[in-house]
Amino acid sequence: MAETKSTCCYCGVGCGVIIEHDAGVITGVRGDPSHPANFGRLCTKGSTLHLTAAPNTRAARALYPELRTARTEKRSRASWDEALDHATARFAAIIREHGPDAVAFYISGQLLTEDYYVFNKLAKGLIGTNNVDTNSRLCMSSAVAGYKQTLGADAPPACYEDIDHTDCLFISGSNTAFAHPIVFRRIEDARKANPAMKLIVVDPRRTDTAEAADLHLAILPGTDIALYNAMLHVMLWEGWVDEAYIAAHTEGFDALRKVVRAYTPQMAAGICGVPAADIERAAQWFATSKATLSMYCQGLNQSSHGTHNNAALINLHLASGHLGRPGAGPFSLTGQPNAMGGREVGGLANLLSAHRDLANPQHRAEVATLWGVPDVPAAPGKSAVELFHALESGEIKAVWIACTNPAQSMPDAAQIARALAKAEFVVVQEAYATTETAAYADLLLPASTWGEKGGTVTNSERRISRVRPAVAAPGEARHDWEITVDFARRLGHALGNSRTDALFPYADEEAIWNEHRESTRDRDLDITGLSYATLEAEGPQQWPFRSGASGGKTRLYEDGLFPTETGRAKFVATEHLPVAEPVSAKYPIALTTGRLRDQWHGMSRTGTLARLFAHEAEPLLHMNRADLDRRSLAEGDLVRVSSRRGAVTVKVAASDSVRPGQAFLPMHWGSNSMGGHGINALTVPAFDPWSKQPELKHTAVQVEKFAEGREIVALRRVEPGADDSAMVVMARVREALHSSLPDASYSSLTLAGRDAPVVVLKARAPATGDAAIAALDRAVALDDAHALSYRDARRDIAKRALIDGDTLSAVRLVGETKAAGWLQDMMAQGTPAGEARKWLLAPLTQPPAGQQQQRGKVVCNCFDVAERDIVAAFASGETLESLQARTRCGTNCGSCVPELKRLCTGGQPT
Ligand SMILES: Nc1nc2c(c(=O)[nH]1)N[C@H]1C(S)=C(S)[C@@H](COP(=O)(O)OP(=O)(O)OC[C@H]3O[C@@H](n4cnc5c(=O)[nH]c(N)nc54)[C@H](O)[C@@H]3O)O[C@H]1N2
Ligand SMILES: Nc1nc2c(c(=O)[nH]1)N[C@H]1C(S)=C(S)[C@@H](COP(=O)(O)OP(=O)(O)OC[C@H]3O[C@@H](n4cnc5c(=O)[nH]c(N)nc54)[C@H](O)[C@@H]3O)O[C@H]1N2
Ligand code: SF4
Ligand SMILES: [Mo]
Repeated sequence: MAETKSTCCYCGVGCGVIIEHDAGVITGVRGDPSHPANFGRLCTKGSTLHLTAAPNTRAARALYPELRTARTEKRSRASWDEALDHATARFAAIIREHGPDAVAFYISGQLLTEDYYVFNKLAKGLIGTNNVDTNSRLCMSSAVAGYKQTLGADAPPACYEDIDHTDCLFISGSNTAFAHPIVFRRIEDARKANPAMKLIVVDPRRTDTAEAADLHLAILPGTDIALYNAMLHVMLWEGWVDEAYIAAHTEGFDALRKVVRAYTPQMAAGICGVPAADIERAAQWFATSKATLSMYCQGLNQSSHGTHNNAALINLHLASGHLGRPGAGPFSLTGQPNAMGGREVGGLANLLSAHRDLANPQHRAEVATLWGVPDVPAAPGKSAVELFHALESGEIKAVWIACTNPAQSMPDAAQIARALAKAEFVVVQEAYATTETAAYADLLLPASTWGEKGGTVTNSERRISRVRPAVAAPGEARHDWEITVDFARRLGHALGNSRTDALFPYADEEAIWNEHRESTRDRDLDITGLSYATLEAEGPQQWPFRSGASGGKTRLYEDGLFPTETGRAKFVATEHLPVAEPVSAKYPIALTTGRLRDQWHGMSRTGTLARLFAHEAEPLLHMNRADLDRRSLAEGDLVRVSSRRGAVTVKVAASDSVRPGQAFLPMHWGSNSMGGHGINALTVPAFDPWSKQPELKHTAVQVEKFAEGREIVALRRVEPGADDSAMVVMARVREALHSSLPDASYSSLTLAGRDAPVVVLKARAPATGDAAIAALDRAVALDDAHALSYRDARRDIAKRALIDGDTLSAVRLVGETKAAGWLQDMMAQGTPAGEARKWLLAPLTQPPAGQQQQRGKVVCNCFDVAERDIVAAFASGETLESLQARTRCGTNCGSCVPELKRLCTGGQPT
């Protein structure tokens, strides 16, 4: 057995991992005790990385290039040479005929810095287009613009250690407990060490993060600016601002002072829907603590005024002098593992290498000199939303998509689908063949992924860590930078560029990184003192790390000098504005979207592992009980959720976490897991004027009861080590659903169970003919002579079940599905069928006597502890400590601790 140090490929916390591997197979993963982000800890997602890399998930991977030369054809396998020559010919022809801006690249904050760098150089340096944008546009671009407008550079000034030094932690628009769990563990530790520390959480929802707060401001969605302006109003009124800091280190305060005069706590209370006294208390804690640290994420960024959401919060730090000291500062939490690295290499349509601006002629000249090209194009490229609109209009004809799944993750998913269908040529460079976007690829290029590839990433606190390969990539998959460089060389030659080989000379990722390093010389993120060798010898390092320095900088702006023309930070006079699409009589519910604890975005990786569905098993609309009652809805009923752009059908869950008039949908479910265009069928493409980040957090919707169609359930248990893995069965079921029940009005395709996963399809369809039923049966291997069958033609009910040995292995129910819950549990647990065999096809909501009751949601994924058992334990008077001693729940990764605490104090199960 061998071990390789690397970095977790999920969130921007950037935890260090140690990969255990044996004979080319990843066998385990554990937290790296020496990594300064996590000191050995991992969350539910990080600690299951090895399971998502197991050989039985390989069926989901892209293994060799696949090409189709006519839209009507299916893709077929091609060699790398055929694939890249074809791509070269298509791109060269389009560029020659329509100019460089007729092609575009849409890439990802999950690429490594080296991958990112070469994509940027390919577009801006070789082809001559700035049409290279990334999913960071959906994620961090408002944070970038917010920092630049105020502090002058895109640099988070704080670090994780500041959590230990702060007296007031102000979390806004971030569900840290779910989305940055290891940061949340550090917050729990800091509060234990300093019980006087105040935690304020601003979030319209009562998340597990909000639940932990000393003060939760459940503001109405989209009203942050009114809140922060009112907090500043209070600080001014009470004399809590730091006039000396303002005078010495900032400019523009007078204009802001004038603006906030109108934002009395009473006025803001009216806009935000929270008590004025809470606003006053928040202002007091924020301003008068010794050191205030704020942490924020998509609740601020994903807004049509995201830049000013950020700026308004940073204003508070500048006004109260909470910046540039231990425990103080505005700390934007990065979403993806390398959104920071992407920003560093200028991988956005308006940026250039090393935090340079495309709009700045001197910056363009510097980059041209660095690259040895005559110039880099001046016209800004198209940002994500604009890019896909241009693809639909035909202005952009070919798009190269890498390491992101826009058909699932972009707003207004129907528009994205139209754009991808209309494009002349779509290349998808992907690790998994199962994504929604891969379905549109004319050319699918298999990429290596976590555990297989090497390079660097930068986390939220500006810390650069090595990513290292432990095993070889499967099939013919290649590293992203290699694919890009190979294509760049071919394209350069095809376009007759004699400098092609000099532009792309790299032998390995280190050579790329060294060139990137040189581009940072004398910039704010200068890393000229760092090398792969230093990272090897001394571990992860923060930037800047200047030539000759002994280390990186822990925190920025300690001297009060800012990277602006005047050296002063700038206040921005921000005003409250309504969301792009306010609720109306026709669309009365304010919908927001966000993360689940155990899933990652479109689920290409987390969706291969059954246990990661155990916390929330299917697409659910979380809505307040009052709104359910008003619509005569019961928990678990199907609802049609519609917006101005589209609709989805999902089950509804009663939730205390949202107020009446609001609702929440997890962002993870795409057309693969729920049919239609997935949840982004609903969302708004409107974007912020500066950051161009779309308003994914605010959509006005209608919610109506939905009861059409016949109910369908199909279940298949997959034994460990079975020939066909769960991924194969899932693909088969999806295919049967799409081909035989194309008019299904609702569907949910997920996994359940743990070691023997159960593929779970739930659907509704208007008509379910014999052929469709037979197709479903084949997909779950129920076309077996030994299967039990039941048919009631008059009531249109048809059921079938198969027992293998004494284990229920497959079930299909049409027309009546009352027993689906306990049948699924029986399969997932492998409970012997025994006497229950007689009841398998009966309309029983509860399992027959002697069978286990339904288990429901699993709270602790590490030790497989169900909510039902936790609630029962607390109800019987057991303490959290004794429950933990008995079941070990929450004692490994700790991701479920906030939820355990909530349940322990009598909080509602969700
Ligand atoms: N488990 C998990 N973790 C992840 C990811 C994942 O897919 N799964 N993805 C990673 C990525 S790329 C990102 S960007 C981060 C995102 O991390 P977060 O931003 O923390 O996660 P979200 O759930 O998208 O949104 C955060 C909160 O914003 C709140 N919110 C909505 N509207 C408003 C508003 O108007 N004002 C305020 N103040 N709050 C509002 C929502 O209710 C939600 O609780 O997570 C990262 N971590
Ligand atoms: N409604 C709604 N929509 C949202 C959000 C929201 O809050 N609400 N959040 C937005 C945010 S913040 C983000 S960051 C985006 C994320 O949206 P996406 O970027 O679409 O999310 P992922 O599913 O992580 O896509 C990454 C893809 O890269 C593939 N991949 C993994 N490793 C590699 C590799 O090494 N190389 C290559 N080439 N491919 C690889 C994965 O299989 C996966 O398909 O979603 C956005 N969309
Ligand atoms: S907090 Fe979890 S998902 Fe994020 S980097 Fe750490 S282990 Fe990975
Ligand atoms: Mo993100």
